[in-house]
Amino acid sequence: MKFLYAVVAAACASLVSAHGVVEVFTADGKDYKGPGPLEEDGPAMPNSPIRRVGANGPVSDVTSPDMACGVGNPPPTGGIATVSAGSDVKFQMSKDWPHEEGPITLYMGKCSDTADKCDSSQVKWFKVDAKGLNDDGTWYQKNIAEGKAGVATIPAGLENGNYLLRYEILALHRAQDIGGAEFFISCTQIQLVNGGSAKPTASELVSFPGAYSATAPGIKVDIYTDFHSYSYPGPPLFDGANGDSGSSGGESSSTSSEPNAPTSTETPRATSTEPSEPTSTQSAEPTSTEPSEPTPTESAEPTTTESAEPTPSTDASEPTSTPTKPSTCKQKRALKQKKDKRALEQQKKRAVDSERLHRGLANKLKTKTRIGRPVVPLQSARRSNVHRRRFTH
Ligand SMILES: [Cu+2]
Repeated sequence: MKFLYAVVAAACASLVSAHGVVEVFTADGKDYKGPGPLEEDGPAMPNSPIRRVGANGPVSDVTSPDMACGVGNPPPTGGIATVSAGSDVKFQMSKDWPHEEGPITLYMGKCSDTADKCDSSQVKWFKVDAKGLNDDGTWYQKNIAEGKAGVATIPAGLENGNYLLRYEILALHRAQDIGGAEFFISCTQIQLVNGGSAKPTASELVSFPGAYSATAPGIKVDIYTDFHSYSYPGPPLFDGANGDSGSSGGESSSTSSEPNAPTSTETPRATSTEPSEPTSTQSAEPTSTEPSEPTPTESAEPTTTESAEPTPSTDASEPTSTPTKPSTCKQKRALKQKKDKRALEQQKKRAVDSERLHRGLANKLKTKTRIGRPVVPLQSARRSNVHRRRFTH
């Protein structure tokens, strides 16, 4: 079994590098370069406003301290970026992004001191921007896979001060399993200028870890089966977010809430669009049902790598215990065989998943893998049809 873990770890280590970190943060027309992850040798950039994460890979345990500012729970760094309230900020990832499915969310948290001394574990966060499904059924994250930057709008009326920006890419391709959702989190230290007097209310403030639960409808979700709308995890969007701008309203797409989704429906908010365009064209988000999940969780050991990753081979040779009675032995063996079979199936499924997702096949060949079903590659044309049928009502 130990050996198996070693294999898993090795597999993860190689897969993890397929992800990326925030390489460039752009605000008020200025680019700020970010450091590479600690695990890779590269410039540490102690004067960057972007905190240095430990690794490229995801956080998958929502109770981990890493949920605040990313893998390794990075400490403060030296730089502070100046950001105007009401402006758009951009986050450019460092590598070819392997995932297309899932939302991208920006949180902010006020610092009691300057942002370069801000303790992320003490920060109360509020959600200022969230982008999920596009009208055509694709996800906002697809932009990242296409190499574009993620764009978020800083609330216009927010009070000045020092803040942390918490940029969260949530990949949902394996989210049908608990712990399968992948969080990529990055914190940037900023000083907000040209703001107003708006502040978040208590109900809009959360802690990380604590804000999310592993079974929240937006975190444990099968986006491939009977999927109609997406419920963002965490608190409702900050009421002052984009308050005076973007009053174009946005087409109110069906606010069809998931059957098991908690209440508090959020009105669709105008969000800035095309990441390539810095100007704020406003478009509405298709869905936004907020499952406010203020489950405070005790923090557990931080996970830095994907927990359940595929293993290329199976260690089937387990020492068989000496049988006592034939009947129980038979039962046991049957049970074990069943277990092994299930484990093997799961591994196979994950292996297929990760192969397509982490080796760049994702963009070309969309495979829908479910246990016990054949792997069916969906042509992109057909896929978009499926999406249209599924999401436009
Ligand atoms: Cu991944």
